[in-house]
Amino acid sequence: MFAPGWARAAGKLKSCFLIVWGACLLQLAAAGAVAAQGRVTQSLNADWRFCKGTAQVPPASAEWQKVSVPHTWNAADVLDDAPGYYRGVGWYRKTLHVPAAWQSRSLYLHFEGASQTAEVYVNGQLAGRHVGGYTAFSVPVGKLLRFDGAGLSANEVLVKVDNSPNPNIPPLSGDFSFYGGIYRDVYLVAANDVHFDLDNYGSGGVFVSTPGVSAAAAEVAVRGTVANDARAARTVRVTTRVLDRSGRTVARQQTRVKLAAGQRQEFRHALGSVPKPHLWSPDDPYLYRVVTTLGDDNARAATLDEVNNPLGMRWFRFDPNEGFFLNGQHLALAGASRHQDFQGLGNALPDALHERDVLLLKQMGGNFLRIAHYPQDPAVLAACDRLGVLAAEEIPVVNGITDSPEFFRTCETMQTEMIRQHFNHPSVIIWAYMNEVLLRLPDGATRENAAGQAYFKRVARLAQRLDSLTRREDPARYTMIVNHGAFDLYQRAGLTAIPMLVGWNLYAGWYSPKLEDFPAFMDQHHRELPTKPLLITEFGADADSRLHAFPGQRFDKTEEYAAQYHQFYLNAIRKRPFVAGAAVWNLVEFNAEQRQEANPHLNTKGLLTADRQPKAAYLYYQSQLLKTPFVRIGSRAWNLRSGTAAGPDSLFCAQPVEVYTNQPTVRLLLNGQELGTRPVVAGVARFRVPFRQGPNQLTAQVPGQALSDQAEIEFLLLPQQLTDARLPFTELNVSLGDQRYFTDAPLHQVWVPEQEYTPGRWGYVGGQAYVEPSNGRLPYGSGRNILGTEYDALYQTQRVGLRQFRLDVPDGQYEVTLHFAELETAPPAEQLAYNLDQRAAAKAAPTAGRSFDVWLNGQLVLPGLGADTYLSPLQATSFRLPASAQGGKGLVLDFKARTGMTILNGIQVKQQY
Ligand code: GCB
Ligand code: CA
Repeated sequence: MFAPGWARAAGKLKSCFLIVWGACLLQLAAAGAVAAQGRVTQSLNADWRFCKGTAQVPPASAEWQKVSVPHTWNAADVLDDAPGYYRGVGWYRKTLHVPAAWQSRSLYLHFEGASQTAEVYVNGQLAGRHVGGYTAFSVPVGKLLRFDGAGLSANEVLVKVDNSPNPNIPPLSGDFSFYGGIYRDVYLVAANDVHFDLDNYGSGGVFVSTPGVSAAAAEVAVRGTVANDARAARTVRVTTRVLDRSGRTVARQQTRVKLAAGQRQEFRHALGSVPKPHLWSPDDPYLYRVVTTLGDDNARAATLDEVNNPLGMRWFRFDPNEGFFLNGQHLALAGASRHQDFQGLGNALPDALHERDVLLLKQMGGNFLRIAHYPQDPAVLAACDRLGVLAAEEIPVVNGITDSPEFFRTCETMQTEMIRQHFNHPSVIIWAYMNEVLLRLPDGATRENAAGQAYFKRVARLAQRLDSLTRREDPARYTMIVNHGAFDLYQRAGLTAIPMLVGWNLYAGWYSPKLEDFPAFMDQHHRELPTKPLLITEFGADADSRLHAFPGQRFDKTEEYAAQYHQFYLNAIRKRPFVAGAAVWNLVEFNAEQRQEANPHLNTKGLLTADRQPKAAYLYYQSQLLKTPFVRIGSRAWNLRSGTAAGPDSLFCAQPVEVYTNQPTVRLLLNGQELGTRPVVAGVARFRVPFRQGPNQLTAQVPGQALSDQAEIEFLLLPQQLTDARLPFTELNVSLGDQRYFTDAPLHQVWVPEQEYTPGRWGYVGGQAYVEPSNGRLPYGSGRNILGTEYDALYQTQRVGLRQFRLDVPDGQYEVTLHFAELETAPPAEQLAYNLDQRAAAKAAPTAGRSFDVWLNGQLVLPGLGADTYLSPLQATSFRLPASAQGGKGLVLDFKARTGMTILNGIQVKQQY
């Protein structure tokens, strides 16, 4: 009755509703209003109405705004200066138009994700509820839909979504933002009244596994449930076919299932054996397709329902001494974690952006994705299958737990949803369920006291329940708990014994001082837990790609330190074959609303920036993980630089440049002139490059090979003597109290580190760099969000107690801009984070009581700067002052304290004429 391709097309449609819907009408016309047809799935992303609202009543119509999903209401407020973001109720509504023919069908709304609780109403009546922001759910709506007459009937769907903090729903806290909204795709599913299970934890209702795979043969098992929503008994044929990539059926099984009215019935297919299966691996991610169909036993040709699933033929194991093995071969798992947000979009991403991240991981040479800290869009898993990236996925039990039966139940439901929804993705090898759960002990609990012991017991009990559940649900995958670096604590709580694998998040050389503690930790695990395979599930260092220093220092947020950190870590991991896998934290920078530091609201540990530009460390991993010959100039993206000429007579500034390669030597050329050939040590060739004013073309070549990389770097060379006629002075931007360069690409400006004044040159006289008193990690400056600026890093550093800033510029007309931010009077971070009225908080804080005057060339230009006048705590403030240099005296700024100490955060001097 139907063209054989029809059911397949219907099963595939997902994103191209219009086309298939058109096809469906055509089919109906051709068949002349008929009997059975396959499942129809329509995406419902377009044309929603949204408004934030009170908890109970949907707001009046005027307040609704037009949106499409994916949608979040937090895309903007996680980025602004006001602490916190909207965590409350949001309403969505949409009109469905359903044909009369669907009255006899089983109809479901499928949400890939709504954060974090959802209530779905159809025509004013509650159709279903869901708890948890990161898993999908399906809501049966058939009984609530209205069918008026023979045409299409309009029905209203209303969804109340709520991302309020809820102690019974993980995550309770975390270093990421808990966006609210319907932020993934929504579908309407119209299935035949006899169909594969649509009431199984948001899953597809059919589960594919490979109980036995070897190079010689593979067994495939398929199980599922058929539901008969009809009022009559039915007998159906369930057929499973395994198709190879060319469409050839390599295995097939059919069973007959008898269903009474309203009955549900399980089926199991064991398809053995496929000889010489084409194995799935990162190098060759070959996918078979498993097509499971429901046929009417009486009408031979009619397909009632069809489900398609990917199938990868592979087997794997973890070994505590030798690491990971895929298809019998050792494979060092290397990759990164990934959050699901994107610059400016919050977490509401189109599938293409999810897929692109997996591709960026693959292009880095990564073969492992830790999907953290929560289940992600099905597009992520599908990309892993297709590109050959092995995956670990986890539920968001982060930092701590709540001791309530409801919290435990929610965790178990989430774990079940995650496993069932993503069960059929061959890329998944690990199901995890806890991250650093002993990071914050509850109030009153310590490592030693009774409250602490009781908490450890509760956490272990939850872990045991989730672990057992996972092994029951999916005996073929490994279970994992991820811990922070407090080895003894997790040992004592029993959390290293419960899972099959232990993951450690280690930040030695970042949050703690010594890089060397990292290898020592891995060795400790191997020694003390000799039977437990381990993964390094996190390691990373923040880097704001605007910031650079020679050398970088721990916590200075420069790309140089991050690159050095990653080089150290990768080498230490590689020396230890017992480490099964390692995942960098993080593939991409992600939003963490509460974070302050150089780039507030952003965790900058990404190897890629929030808009997916590679940092030096990403290139380093490429050089080490890709198997194809590779060479890249590490800092190639830093293409606007500055620095002072090497000597009074020289017209260049020498700066270090690293080249990353998997080849033995590298030759570097500057504007076609050879700078030398250097040996490669642990993937790095190191050069000093004498940059000249203007464009500098760097070429890295691998001798004897047609392999090279080129970078165009514009250098703004500063003269040593400001009156040097060969390098006429134009402008100078200095970050005081700072040892870093800051490139402002949009404004085509580079800020250089401070220096002390010497005659003929420029610099400060007196004072010292500001160091935040209670922050042991920052080498200098403050870690606080500076209000009213995108240039936090510049305002976070300052010189305190300076007497002068002098520039021996040639005579002429100038513009001087002075930048200030009061750092010392700041209220503590916690206080600020929870105080919605920042200005009140700032005013109430004790002040440094400073007051000082600034004189420019002997004139008092800024009298009485201080908390009582222009300097509010943590607020960026600047003053632009015209100035003329005459009689060879240059520009002299005097800073004179009335009370307390003088300060200066930044200075810009620009020659006008
Ligand atoms: C961690 C957490 C992760 C954070 C990371 C960091 O240990 O698991 O969520 O983002 O550290 O950057 O501090
Ligand atoms: Ca999606």
